[in-house]
Amino acid sequence: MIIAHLADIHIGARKYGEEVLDQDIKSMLEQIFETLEREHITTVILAGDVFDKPKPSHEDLVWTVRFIKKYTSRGFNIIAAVGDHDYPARRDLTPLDLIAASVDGFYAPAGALAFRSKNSILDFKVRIGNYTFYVLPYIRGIKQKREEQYKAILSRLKQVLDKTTILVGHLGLYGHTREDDAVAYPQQLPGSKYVALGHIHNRIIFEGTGDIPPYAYPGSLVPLALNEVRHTHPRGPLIIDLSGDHAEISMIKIEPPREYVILETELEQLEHYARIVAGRRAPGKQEPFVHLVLKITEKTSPSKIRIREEIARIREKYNLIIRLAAIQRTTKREETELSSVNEDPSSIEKNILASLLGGHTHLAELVYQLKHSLAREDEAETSQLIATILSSELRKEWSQILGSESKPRRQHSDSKKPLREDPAMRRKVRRTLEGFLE
Ligand SMILES: [Mn+2]
Repeated sequence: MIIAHLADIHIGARKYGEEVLDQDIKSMLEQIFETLEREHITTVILAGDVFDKPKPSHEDLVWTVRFIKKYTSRGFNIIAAVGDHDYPARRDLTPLDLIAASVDGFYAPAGALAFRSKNSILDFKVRIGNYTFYVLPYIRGIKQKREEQYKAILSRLKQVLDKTTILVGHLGLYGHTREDDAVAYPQQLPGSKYVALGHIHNRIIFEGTGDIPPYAYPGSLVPLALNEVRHTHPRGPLIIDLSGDHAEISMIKIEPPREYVILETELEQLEHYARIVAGRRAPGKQEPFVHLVLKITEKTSPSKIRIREEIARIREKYNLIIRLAAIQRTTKREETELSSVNEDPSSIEKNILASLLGGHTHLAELVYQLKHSLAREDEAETSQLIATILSSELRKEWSQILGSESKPRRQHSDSKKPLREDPAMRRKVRRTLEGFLE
């Protein structure tokens, strides 16, 4: 049996509000599935972040349902995992549940729908051919808790999974992503024939050793942000041949419809480079997508209007899509990351919270989690978060935020006491929190 593995598709992604990115994703999907059908590869794993948002537009949903039905009606089996982007903020089903409930041949065994009716991790599975695909539910929440939950799930699976099983999940592994984004070690992966992962947008392929099964991240289909332009891996599906003793991982390369480039330049030089990019355009390719990092020195500090007009002029003249990703102030050596405004919406919210909370990013993260666990009506997580927020470790942060340590004072005897045992302080914290949780 040969299967295809995709992840981090992000249907509906419109970075900088740019429609073409979503069009590119859809055109890549069309090319990929046409190719898979030609190659008679009809089992496809989508390892999370099928959609860019948990509530895709109806238009994107209709497009996706039509697309999936087109292929399932021709005998495809599609297995999807929920990713952080597919995961609803409030208690709700995921768009993948909706498709799984309405399209035969599309499976989301660990969607929220299944979550409510099944009670064991061993139930989140689907059997296709001679293989059983176990799909890990996406776990959200505070990092430490997530790690514990993944640890428990993976060690439970380790006892039962074997070479007739494929594990599917959307999570970051240590060694492949930032420390704060990782929740498990490769050594914790159960001994399945192949582990189909998603979450990391770069391509990572691990062939497997005695202790660790083969695993891979296919990477995103097109660069979804400036930093992903630097990922130069081939785009398209990974192809896993399961017929031998070991899973053989190969790939089908699919050409994106356009080139994506980063231009780091001063405004005066933009036209020069834009001409080069436009001249490099390969026949049959659409207009290149330029992420512009504009360098500004104190001497040549153009106004916002001037920048906008110049970009519009060059965009028109050379038939390029140019988007201002960031402004780099080269003399001050400070970067204004405009791009972050367009990044993950949660990071914007966290940054706002952090600035309201006197720059205490750890606390901001906790308050952010609290807000969302309240919205989900997750009582267990909410009370755990409140306990952490009111613990003695965060006393100093709260004192600074509430201004009670604005002037130096002698060491208070109960400074080691958790905040929840300090009624006056607790009331103040509560009032402050209520402001954020609106
Ligand atoms: Mn993703």
